[in-house]
Amino acid sequence: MGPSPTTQKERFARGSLAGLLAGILATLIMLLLSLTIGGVSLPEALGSAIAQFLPLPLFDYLHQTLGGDAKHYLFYIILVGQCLVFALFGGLCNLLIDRLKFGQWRDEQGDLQYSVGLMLAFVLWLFTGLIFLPLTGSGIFGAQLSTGVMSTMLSLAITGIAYGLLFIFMHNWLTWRALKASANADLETDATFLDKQQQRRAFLRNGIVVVGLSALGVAAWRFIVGAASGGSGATTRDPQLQSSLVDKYQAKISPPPVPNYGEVQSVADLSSEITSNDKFYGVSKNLASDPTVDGGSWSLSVDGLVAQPFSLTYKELTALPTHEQYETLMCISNEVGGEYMSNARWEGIALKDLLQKAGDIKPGATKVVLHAADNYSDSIHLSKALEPTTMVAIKMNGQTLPSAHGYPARLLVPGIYGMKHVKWITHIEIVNTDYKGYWQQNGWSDPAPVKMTSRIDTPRDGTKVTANKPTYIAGVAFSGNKGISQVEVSLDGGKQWQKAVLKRPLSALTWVLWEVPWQPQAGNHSIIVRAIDLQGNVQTPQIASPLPDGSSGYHTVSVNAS
Ligand SMILES: Nc1nc2c(c(=O)[nH]1)N[C@H]1C(S)=C(S)[C@@H](COP(=O)(O)O)O[C@H]1N2
Ligand SMILES: [Mo]
Repeated sequence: MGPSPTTQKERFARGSLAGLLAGILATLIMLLLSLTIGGVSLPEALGSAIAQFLPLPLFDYLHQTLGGDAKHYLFYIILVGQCLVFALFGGLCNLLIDRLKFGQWRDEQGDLQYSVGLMLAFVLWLFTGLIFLPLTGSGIFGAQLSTGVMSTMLSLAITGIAYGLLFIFMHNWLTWRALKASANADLETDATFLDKQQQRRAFLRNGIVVVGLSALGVAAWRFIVGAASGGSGATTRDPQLQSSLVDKYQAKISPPPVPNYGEVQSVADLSSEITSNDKFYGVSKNLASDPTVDGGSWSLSVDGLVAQPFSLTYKELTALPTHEQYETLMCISNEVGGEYMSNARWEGIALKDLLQKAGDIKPGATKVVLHAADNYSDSIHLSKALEPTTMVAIKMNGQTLPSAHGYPARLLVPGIYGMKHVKWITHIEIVNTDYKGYWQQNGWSDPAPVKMTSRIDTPRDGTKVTANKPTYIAGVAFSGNKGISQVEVSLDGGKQWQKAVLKRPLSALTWVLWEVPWQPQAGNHSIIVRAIDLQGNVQTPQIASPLPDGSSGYHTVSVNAS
C-alpha cells in the first residue's frame, strides 16, 4: 500500500468527502449571492419545478400534513440533495480524472492540480446552465427567471469556481492527512497500519452517516413541532355529529338576520381587529427568498388590448389619487380555524383608474393579468378589475407597503382569496384569453371566491378552563365581500345555537369580531361555531380540504373545565 489512495474505492471516498465539504461551502456561497446580489438559487429553481409537477393528491396530502411549512421542508431536503450531488461530482472526478490522457493532473503524492478544479467548475457551469436549469423549466442559463441570464451566469460561475478550488484544497488536505497518518503507521507494526486504514475508512463512513442522520433528524423534529402547533385548524372530529350537522343544514335564511352589533370585550387570544404589519400572515411561492424590489428603478407597465399602453415609475404611481379601504385577506390554503387570515387598512390607486389611463379597451378583452417580479402571475376578470374596490395598493396600515407584502405595489381584489392579491407587480396586461396563473396551473380554483368561515380564537383547543367562572368564547368570522350578519355558537352538538355579539366591522370587506359570554360547568365541552352572511347564506358544515377551492366545515374546539 502506497501513501496516496490507490484503490478505486479509496479515490472515490476521498473525492466524495472533499466534494461534500466543498459543496456545503459552495451552497452557502450560492445562497448568499442569491440573497445579496440576486444570483440564481438552484434549490429554488428545482423546488418550484417539483411543486409545479407534483401530482395534486400528493400535493394536497403534503399540504395537509405539513401546512404552509411544506415548502421549507422541500427546500431543506433539496439543499441536502445539492450537497450530496456535489459529493458525487467530487467522487467521480477523483475517480476519472487520471483517465484524461492530455495532461498531468496529479503529482507523485497524489495531490490534484488546481486546474482540475477550474475544469470541474466549467463542466458544472455548462451542466447547470444548459441541462439542469432548462429541465426545471427555468430556461437556458435561467432565461425564464427574473434573476436574468447575466446574473445567473455570473453567480453560477462564482459558485462553481468556489466549489472547484475548495474541492482541490480539501482533497489535497485529506491526502496530506492520510500521508501523515501512514508515515506514522510505517513506524508501527503492519497490524496497526491496517487498523489505521480501517479507522480512516470508518471515519469517512461515519462522517457521511452523521451528516445524513442530522439532516433527517432536523427534518423530523421540525415535522413534529410543526404538526403539534398546527393543531388549531380542526373541524368536527365526530362522524355522527358531523352527519347530524349536515342533515340539519339549512343553506339560506330569509329574510337575513339583523346583525347584533354591540360591545365586544377584549379577551386574551382574541385577534386584534387590525393586524399589525409584522403579525400579518405571509405566503408566497418562493422557497428561500422573496424578491426585494428597488423602488427607484422599478416601473409598472400597463398594456395588452388597450389603445394607449403606458408605464409609470414609482414616483409617478404614488402621485396618483389614492383611496383607503379596510380589507381582510385569507389564503386559499387556510384550513378551517387556521391562521392564514389577517386584516389591514390599505391605501392605493383604483385599478379602474389605471386602466382608464390606457384609453379604450379593445373589443374581445376578457381578463386582466398581473405579472410579478418573482415570475408569479395571476389573472382576474375584466369586470372584477373595474370594480371600485379592486386596487393597486402602495400602503399598508399607514406605512409604505412592506417588502414581504409586495413593495412597491400589490393587487387587492376583495371577495377573492389571497392568491389573486398579486404582490411585487411589474406588469398589468389586458388579454382576450382564459389566462391561468401560477396556482391555477397546479389545479387551484381560478374564480376562487372566498368561502364563508368562522374561527374560535378563545378558548384554545385542548386547553383547560376554570369551571363556574364567567369567561368568553370569541373569535372572527369572514365572508370575503359579502359581510356577516350573524355568528352562532353551539355547546350541545348543534341542537341549539346561541347568537354572538358582533363588533361593527371596519368595512364591508373585512372580518367581524364576535363574542359569547360563557360560564362553563365542570367537565368536557365541545364548542362549534358557524356564521351567516348579509344575504342570509349559512356557512356550510360540509368538510372540504383547501384544494382546489378553499376549506370548509365548522371550526370546533374541545376544552375541559375543572
Ligand atoms: N408575486 C406574488 N404574489 C403573491 C404570491 C406569490 O407567491 N408571489 N402569493 C399569493 C398568495 S398564495 C397569498 S395568500 C397572498 C399572501 O399575501 P401576504 O403575504 O401579504 O399575506 O399573496 C399572493 N400574492
Ligand atoms: Mo395563498
